[in-house]
Amino acid sequence: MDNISVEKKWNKIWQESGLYKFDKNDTARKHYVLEMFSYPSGAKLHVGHWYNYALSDSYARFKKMQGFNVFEPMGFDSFGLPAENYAIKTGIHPQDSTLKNIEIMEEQLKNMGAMFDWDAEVKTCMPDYYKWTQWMFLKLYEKGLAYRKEAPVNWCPSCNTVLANEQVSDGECERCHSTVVKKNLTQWFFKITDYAQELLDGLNALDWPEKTKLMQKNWIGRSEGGEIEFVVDNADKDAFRVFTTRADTLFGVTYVVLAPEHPLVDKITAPDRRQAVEEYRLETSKVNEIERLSTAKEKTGVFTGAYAFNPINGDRVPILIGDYVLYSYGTGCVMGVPAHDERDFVFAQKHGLPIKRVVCGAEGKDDLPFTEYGVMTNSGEFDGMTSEEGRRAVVEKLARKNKGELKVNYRLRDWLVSRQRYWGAPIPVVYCEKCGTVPVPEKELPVLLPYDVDFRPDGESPLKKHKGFMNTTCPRCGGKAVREADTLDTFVCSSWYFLRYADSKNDKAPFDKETVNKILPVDKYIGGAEHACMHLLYARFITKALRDMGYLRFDEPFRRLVHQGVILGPDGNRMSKSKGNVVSPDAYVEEYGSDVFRLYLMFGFSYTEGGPWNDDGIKSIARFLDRVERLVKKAAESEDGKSGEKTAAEKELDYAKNYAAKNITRDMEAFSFNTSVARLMEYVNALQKYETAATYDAKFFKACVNDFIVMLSPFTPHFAEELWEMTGHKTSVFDERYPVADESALVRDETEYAVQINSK
Ligand code: ANZ
Ligand code: ZN
Repeated sequence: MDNISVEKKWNKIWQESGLYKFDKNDTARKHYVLEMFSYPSGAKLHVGHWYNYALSDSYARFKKMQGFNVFEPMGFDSFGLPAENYAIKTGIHPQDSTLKNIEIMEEQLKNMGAMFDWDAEVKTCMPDYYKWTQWMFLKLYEKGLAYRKEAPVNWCPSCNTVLANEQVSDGECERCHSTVVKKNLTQWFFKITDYAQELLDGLNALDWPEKTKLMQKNWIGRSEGGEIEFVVDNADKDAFRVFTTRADTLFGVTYVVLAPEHPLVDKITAPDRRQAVEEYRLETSKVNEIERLSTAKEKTGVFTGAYAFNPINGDRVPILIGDYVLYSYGTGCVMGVPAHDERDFVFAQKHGLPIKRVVCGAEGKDDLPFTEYGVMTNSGEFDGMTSEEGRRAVVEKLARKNKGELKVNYRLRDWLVSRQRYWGAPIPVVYCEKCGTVPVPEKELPVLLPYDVDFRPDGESPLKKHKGFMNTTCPRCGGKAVREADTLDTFVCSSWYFLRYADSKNDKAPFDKETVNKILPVDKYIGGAEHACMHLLYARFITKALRDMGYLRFDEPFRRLVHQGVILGPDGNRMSKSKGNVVSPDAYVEEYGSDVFRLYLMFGFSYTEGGPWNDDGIKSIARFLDRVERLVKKAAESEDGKSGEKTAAEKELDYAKNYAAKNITRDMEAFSFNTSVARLMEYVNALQKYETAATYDAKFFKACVNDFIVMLSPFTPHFAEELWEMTGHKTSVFDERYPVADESALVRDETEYAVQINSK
C-alpha cells in the first residue's frame, strides 16, 4: 500500500466529513482528552511532540470507539520569551515569526492524522484570546487576588527580565543559565497563597502520578509550628516574633537571628556595631535566596549589640543578623537552638555561641541524634514531655500570655505575574495622577499589544518606549493617565486555555458557564513531567478562584494526569540542537508514513518511561503492516457470514481475539501502548495460523479479520480506514465499537501442559 497517498486521502475525507467534531450537545458521554498545547517554535514538530500527541490521540480514538463523545482540542501557547529572543537576534518581529510557525505546525499536526477538533483551536497571542486573559486579571483584581507591591525579585541580567521562583534552578536562570540576582521592583502578584491549604488538600483526590503530587506538596510546603515573641532589652521594649517548628527546644535558645532586611535591625543596632551591620547588609543584598538557603553556604552573620529575653525563662540572649534567615519566610526571625538544629549548630560554632541541650532520648540519655524528636529536659515544668507534646504545650502556655500562637506556614509564595517584556498580554491597568491605579473597564478590552515596538531589551519594559500605547486617559476621571508597561507571565495564558477550548469562539465572555461546566473537567491530561509545579499549580489555582467567583462548578481542572516519558537522543542525552542529537520525525514520516511512525513509537517505548531513540525496529513495524495488508486482501475476497458450531481451530482463533481485546482494553487505560501492540501482533499470528488450519473457513476468517481492523484502527488510523474500505465497508471504521472481550471465549476446552519427568 502506498501509505503516503492513503494518508492524504483519508485526512482529507476526515476533515471534510467532520468525523472528529465534538458534539457539544451530547455531554453525558463526553470524554475530554487534552494534550498540553505546544509552543510554536521555528524548529517544527520534534519526536517529543509526536510522542505526546500521536500516542494520546490513539488513546482518544480508542475512547471514541468505546462510545464516548471525545473532545480532543489543540492550540498554541504562543506568547513568550523564545519568540522575543529570536526577534532580538534576527530582527524578525515576534508576531510574524510566531504566526508563521503556527501555520507550519498546524500543517504538521494535521498530517499526523490526529482527531483534533480544529474548530476549538486557541492561540494565546491573538487578541480574541488575550482579551480574556486580561479579563481574568481584572476578575482577580476585583476579588483582591491580584495586587501590586515592591518586592525583591529574581532578575536575570542576560534575559533582562524578572523570573518566578519556579524559573530559577540552582541560582541560575532556567532558560539561559546566567546567575540570577536580586532587584527591587514594583510588581504584580496573584495571591495563590490564599489557596495554599486547598491546593494541598485537593491533591489527595486526584488521579495523578504520586511523584507529581509529592512535588506539588513540597512546593506548597506546609509547616506546622508556632510564633513566639521575644522582647528586646531596650527602652522601647521592641518585640519581634520567631517562627519555629520546634517550640519544644525553646529552653535551649542561646541567641536569636533576624534576617538582615528586617526593619527592626536599624533601630536596635548598637552604635559601635552599626558599621559592621551595614557592611554585612550590603554583602547579603548580593546573594540570592536560593544560595542563602543552601546548606553548603557558609553561615555568616554579625552581632547587633542588642539582646532579647526568652519569654519562657527570661534568659537574655544576643541578637544577630545572618543571611541564612530569609526575610520572606515565616516572620523573618529565628530562635537559635544550636543543640538541636544543624544550621544553628554550624552558626553557633562559627560565632562562639553557647550550646544548650534540652531534648534527650527516651531514657534521659544524651545519645539522641541532635536534630531528632525526643523527650524534653532542662525545661522546667515541661520536663518529660515528648517533643510532639511539648511543641504544642509550650506555645499554648505562651499564647495564654499573648506571647505566642500556634501557626501554620507555607513555603508557597504569591505568583509574580508581571514581566518586563514585549511579547505577552498587556496588563490591563492604567495609572492616573488623581485616581491612582485604575483597572481598564471590561468593555475596553482587549488592551491591544502594539506591533511597532522597539523590543530590544534595556532593562525596562519595551512598551514604555511606545508613546501611543503608554499615554491614555483615565477611565475614571478622564484625565491623563499612563498604561502599565509590563506584560503578563505566559503561565497566565496557559492557566485557563483548557476552559477556552470548550467555547473558543465566544466573544461575549471567556466561555459560556453552562457549556464549560458540562465539558470540564478534563478527563485525561497528558503532558511532560516538567510541568509538575508551575503550570499545573497555576491552572488549579485559577480554577478554584473562578469557582469561588461563581463561574465554575468543579474544584479541579484535571481529573487524571499522565506524563509521557522523554525520548532521548540516540546518545542517551536530552535532545538539543547544541548536542546535535535531535531526531526529526519528518524523514521517517516521509519514508514510511505517519502510521508506521506512530505505531513504532507505541511499540518501541514504554509510554511513561520513554528512552533513547533508535530506529532499529521501524522496518519490522512496516513489515508487520505488510503482513496485515496481505491477510486483509485475502479476507476481502470472500463473503460475509458463517454461523454454526465452531471447530477447534476457530475456537483457538476466537480465544486469541478475545484475549487481545481484553488485554488491550485494560492496557490502553494504563497508557501501556507497547503491550497493547504486542497483543495485536499475537492476534495476527493467530490469524496466520488459522489460514493453514485443515478446517479453514473463509467466511469465519473474514469476520475475524474485520474485528482485527477495528482493533488496530486507533493505532494506525489511516491504514486501518483504508483496510476497512477494502473489505467493503461504506462507513468509517471509527464509527465502530471497540470489541469487548467475550469472557466465555476465554475459557478453554483443552489446555496443553508441558510435563517433565526426570528432566525429560
Ligand atoms: C528553632 C528550631 C530548633 C528550629 C530546632 C528547627 C529545629 P520549616 O519546616 O521549613 O517551616 N526558620 C524559621 N523561619 C526561618 C526563616 N525566615 N529563614 C530561615 N529559617 C527559618 O522550618 C521551620 C524552621 O526553620 C523553624 O524552626 C526555624 O528553625 C527555621 F531544633 O526554630 B526552627
Ligand atoms: Zn483618574
